[in-house]
Amino acid sequence: MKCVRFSACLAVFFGTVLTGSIAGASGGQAVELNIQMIPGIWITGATGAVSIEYTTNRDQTSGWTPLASVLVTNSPEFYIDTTATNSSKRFYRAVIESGGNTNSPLRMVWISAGTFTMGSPSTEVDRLSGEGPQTQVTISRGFWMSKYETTQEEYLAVMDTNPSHFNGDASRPVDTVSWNDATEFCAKLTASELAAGRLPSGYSYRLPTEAEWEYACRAGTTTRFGYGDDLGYGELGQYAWYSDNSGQATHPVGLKKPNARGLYDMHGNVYEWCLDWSGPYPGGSVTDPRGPITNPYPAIRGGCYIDMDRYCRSAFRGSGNPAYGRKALGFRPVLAPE
Ligand SMILES: [Ca+2]
Repeated sequence: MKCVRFSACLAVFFGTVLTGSIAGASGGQAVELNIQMIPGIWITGATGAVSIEYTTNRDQTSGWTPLASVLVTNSPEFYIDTTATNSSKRFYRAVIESGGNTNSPLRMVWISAGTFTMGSPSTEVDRLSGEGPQTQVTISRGFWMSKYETTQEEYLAVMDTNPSHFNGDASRPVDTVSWNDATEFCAKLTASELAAGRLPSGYSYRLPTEAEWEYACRAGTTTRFGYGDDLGYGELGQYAWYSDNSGQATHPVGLKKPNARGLYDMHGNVYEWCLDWSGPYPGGSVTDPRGPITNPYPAIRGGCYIDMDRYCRSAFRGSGNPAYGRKALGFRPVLAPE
């Protein structure tokens, strides 16, 4: 590990309001200072994947607690600690990720709350009817999402088994997992991370809702893909493993370009299970939607290695029997407030 910024690890006294008086320039009139410091750290001198850690005791060198993984695109960049409480006093450091521990919450990126348009417009090329009506969706609370599809290595560490058809390289996404398997993985990971003291208070691992998945995939775009419209599908191969370039197999996660949020393989490689059941969009405006329970199957998203280009679009939807895992089906968890 290489510490990007350690020596000046910012001491933060979150919630501490410093109130005092100073003499004014004239007349000696008292002027009140009211300062609220924001918990977090300036990350300087590095771009790329960086782990943010904190401690409450600077003298205890082994007492650093992982907070989050962030993709630093500009330097300097300020990371805000959203988990700090009013009474806590934290010191922060930023560490370049080694990538060694794949079963780590550090492999997640923060997805801020916001509003987006779910579904595709009727004018979108190669659109399917189930992608509408377009619906304004507000995601009211931010969450962490795994940068990568869950790998076979990660799955094996938590579940003590690897059901994948494409085995032999544990950095490939796990496949042939049912929705039931994926939700059990999330529950077990939550329990183990809780026991290790690495979970932010009130957070747990789970699958993303279909709305959260599309929100994360679009990364602020309204185009067919998270990187643009790509009407001729000429750029898709830079971002996705799909029928034209996959060799009819999955590939290790993270080899293609990420989207603007730092998420890899949102288009292609394996399909990804969502938490909720697939159903018609309501139209209008909704907040934190969950699919209906009238449809028998949960949603799956993103297209996969054997899919044609058009089925890798951000708005494309599928669903699958929750008890049945296929070799094109995987998942990626989110770490979200309960
Ligand atoms: Ca995928």
